[in-house]
Amino acid sequence: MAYFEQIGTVQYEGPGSKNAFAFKYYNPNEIIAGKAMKDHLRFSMSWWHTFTFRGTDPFGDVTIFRPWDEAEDDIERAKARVHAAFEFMEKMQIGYFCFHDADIAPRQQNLLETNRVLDEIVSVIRQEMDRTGIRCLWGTSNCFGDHKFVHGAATSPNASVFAYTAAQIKKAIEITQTLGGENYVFWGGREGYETLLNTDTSLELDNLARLLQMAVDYAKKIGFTGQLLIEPKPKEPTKHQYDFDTASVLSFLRKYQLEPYFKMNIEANHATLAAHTFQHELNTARVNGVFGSVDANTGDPMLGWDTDQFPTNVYDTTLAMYEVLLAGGFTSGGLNFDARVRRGSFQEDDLFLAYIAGMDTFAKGLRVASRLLEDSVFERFKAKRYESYNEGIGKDIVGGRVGFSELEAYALIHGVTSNASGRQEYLESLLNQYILEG
Ligand code: XLS
Ligand code: NI
Ligand code: NI
Repeated sequence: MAYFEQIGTVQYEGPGSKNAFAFKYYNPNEIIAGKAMKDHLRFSMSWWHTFTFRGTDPFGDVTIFRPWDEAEDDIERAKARVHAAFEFMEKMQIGYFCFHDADIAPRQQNLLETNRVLDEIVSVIRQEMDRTGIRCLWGTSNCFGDHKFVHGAATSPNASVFAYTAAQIKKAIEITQTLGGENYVFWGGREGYETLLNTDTSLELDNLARLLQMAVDYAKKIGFTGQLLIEPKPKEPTKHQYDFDTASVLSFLRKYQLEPYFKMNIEANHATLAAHTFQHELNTARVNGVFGSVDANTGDPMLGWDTDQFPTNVYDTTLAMYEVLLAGGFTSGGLNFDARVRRGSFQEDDLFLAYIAGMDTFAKGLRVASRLLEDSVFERFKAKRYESYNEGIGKDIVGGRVGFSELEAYALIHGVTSNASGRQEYLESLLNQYILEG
């Protein structure tokens, strides 16, 4: 059964096209900087936002009624979603998907039954993957939705919840392996706190590290070779999430000697919520050698929560792709649209229009970023800005050959040479020129 009969495969028609159901900038096989666009961008569909989100918000009910949700039986519904999802990805030319255990199969009475149903759905997904060649970018576990996670999962004060979390993640890693997942993501759902009046942060953080170490050990034991990723987020659902931003996750990983096993999954709007830019988070991950993957979405600058909108700001995607290219591009990671249509965009074809908007915005960003790098626009400026470290006393500083006494002797004799302008406005106008001219 086809769910999107009216819509054919979305093709590249170029910037002049007026066809809403065509790509204007994303041309999957076009080579940019030595690589096909599809291999640079590695677009991925989020199962939860695309196939299970029904438009609810804290003030309102379902606004989205999908044909694949019509079956009475929840297992049949889960299977219908698999077929709809693969038809959608094929028509969108999307090569990857990401999922939580709870998105693909409905939770049952107990763990054993839930796992049995998961296996049943996973085998349907596996068949569709074999038929289409579409792959799994990452899997993860929803350890935040169910009421048992009210006080957290690995950071719950209740040890039996810790145990259940471990069991649930064990299964989620197994099914991710069965689906050939290239990464496994840990987003700290309710790992955080509401008030310090009832919270032992020291034990909670130790326990979070214990759970991650167990995951590392288990992945190794079963031969899961996917990259483990942590997705930072500063707040929501808890007031203070432990995995606040890349820098705090790094200091946590370093404290518990876990750094070698994890990289970052950077989400654009989580960066904004932490009062950082998307580019800042990507840059912090890159310079610390932990750049992994990206959750591509955007927030609303007026709203202080995770609105998960499709990205349409070319400045943001240009600067993001600039960092991705500087990091050497994606290896196991990709651009996962952790984004959902607005609850008012409830038609099925809105899903296509939303993904086209997001994919074209990143494709355009890639095009601009690769030209900026090709022309060394900022790189040349930066090289010149720091050139005092290439010779003389600067070279001795970075070479570790001088200490306070030598530097005092130098300062007494030479004083300080004049500073050069940072030229910020000029650089911003150059960026505009590159974005607007082609
Ligand atoms: C929530 C997160 C979540 C993760 C996967 O804000 O973005 O969707 O990506 O659990
Ligand atoms: Ni996310
Ligand atoms: Ni998010």
